[in-house]
Amino acid sequence: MDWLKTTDPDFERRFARIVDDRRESDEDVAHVVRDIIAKVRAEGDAALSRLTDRYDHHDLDKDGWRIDAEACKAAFDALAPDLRAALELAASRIRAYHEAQLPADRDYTDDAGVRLGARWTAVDAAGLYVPGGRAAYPSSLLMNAIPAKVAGVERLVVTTPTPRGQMNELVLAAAHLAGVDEVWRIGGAQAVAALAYGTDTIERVDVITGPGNAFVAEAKRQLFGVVGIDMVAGPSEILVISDKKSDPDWIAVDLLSQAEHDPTSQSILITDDAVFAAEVEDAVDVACAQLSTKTTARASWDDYGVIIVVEDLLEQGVALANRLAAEHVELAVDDPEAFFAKLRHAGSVFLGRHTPEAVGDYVAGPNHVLPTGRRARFSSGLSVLDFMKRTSFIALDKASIAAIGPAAVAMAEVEGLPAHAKSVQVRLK
Ligand code: HSO
Ligand code: ZN
Repeated sequence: MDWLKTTDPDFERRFARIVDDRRESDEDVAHVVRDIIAKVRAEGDAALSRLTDRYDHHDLDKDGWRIDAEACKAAFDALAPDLRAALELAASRIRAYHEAQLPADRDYTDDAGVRLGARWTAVDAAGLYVPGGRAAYPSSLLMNAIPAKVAGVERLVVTTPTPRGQMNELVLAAAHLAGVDEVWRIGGAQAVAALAYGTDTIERVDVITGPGNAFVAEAKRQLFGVVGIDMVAGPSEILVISDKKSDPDWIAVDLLSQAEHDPTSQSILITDDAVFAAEVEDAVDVACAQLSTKTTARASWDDYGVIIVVEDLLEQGVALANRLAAEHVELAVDDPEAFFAKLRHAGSVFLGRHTPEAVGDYVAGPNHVLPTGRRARFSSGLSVLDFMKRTSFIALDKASIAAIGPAAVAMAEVEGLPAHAKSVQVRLK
């Protein structure tokens, strides 16, 4: 854990190092992924069978390619009633939030008499990668699948590795609840390649979203442009801005809530009180020791945790937060609105002492797929727009082409494109 004070002479140098730290795996996976993509593209199903056998010890042809809708429904029906109610509450709140996000079409006629506008339509098919094992969260399935369905995506496909045949029943239940149309038992870069290019068995999709390991992330990076890709997500982050009036135990578990995701997750506390900061540090140690996730949380906090003591929480604290552009920012202060007004770069903001980040992970409604690694400077969380595209349109008549056409002719002439000029001119006569 790093402890910084803005009054330290080397504060700026140390803070800049935290801002620039990439926290990304240095594993060189790019060439392996390039090879896998080429194989799936060239050989289709045969490559998928071979790679799934090799990496997941699952024989697609013998043990099955798909998990059918009945199996997903059965998993849903088998849920304990309180868990089922929790998933239903989450799904309905996520749905309502994303329905409100649907963009409006535009259609108007301007002063020159030109009719202009834009129409939003959903992509035909979307693919959602769901990791196998520990990081397969039903909440993430809901967060990816529901916006796609709300956007109007007809065909929503899940791919998930089922190592040695193992399936995650909770993910299947969530797939049923979210209305997923197909579930394929493939994973890794080969699954992303299959979604992007299609094979005889798996029809290609138009957009791929969802979290995954380094190979999946690299495959998404390499296939960006062949298909739509939402973002390449990095390890989770939380930044808590707190005054000394917060309960140190509350803040400690908030910091640990993201630290427990991954050893390279990052939790940062900014406060204006050194005594409070020390109390939080002690509380983190106590709370961490009690977690079943303590090995991961401890590693994350030891290697990437930061406590920053500032002199002025509102001005200085928020200025630092803007430079960090964290995925999640909690404002545990009396007047969160004053802080929120100045905070410009953050994936999602949690206002007030009674708003822990974890409610946003599950049931609040906004998406929990958010920009990490300082990408909140220029990008946003997953939304219905990631599954939609905008088509602009133009309609002229005799009078309006006469109004704006001559300028187009002039521009076409200087660009040396005479057919452009002519196609306007013939309509001006
Ligand atoms: N906090 C994670 C999402 C998640 N949390 C899923 C729990 N389950 C994204 O940063
Ligand atoms: Zn989380």
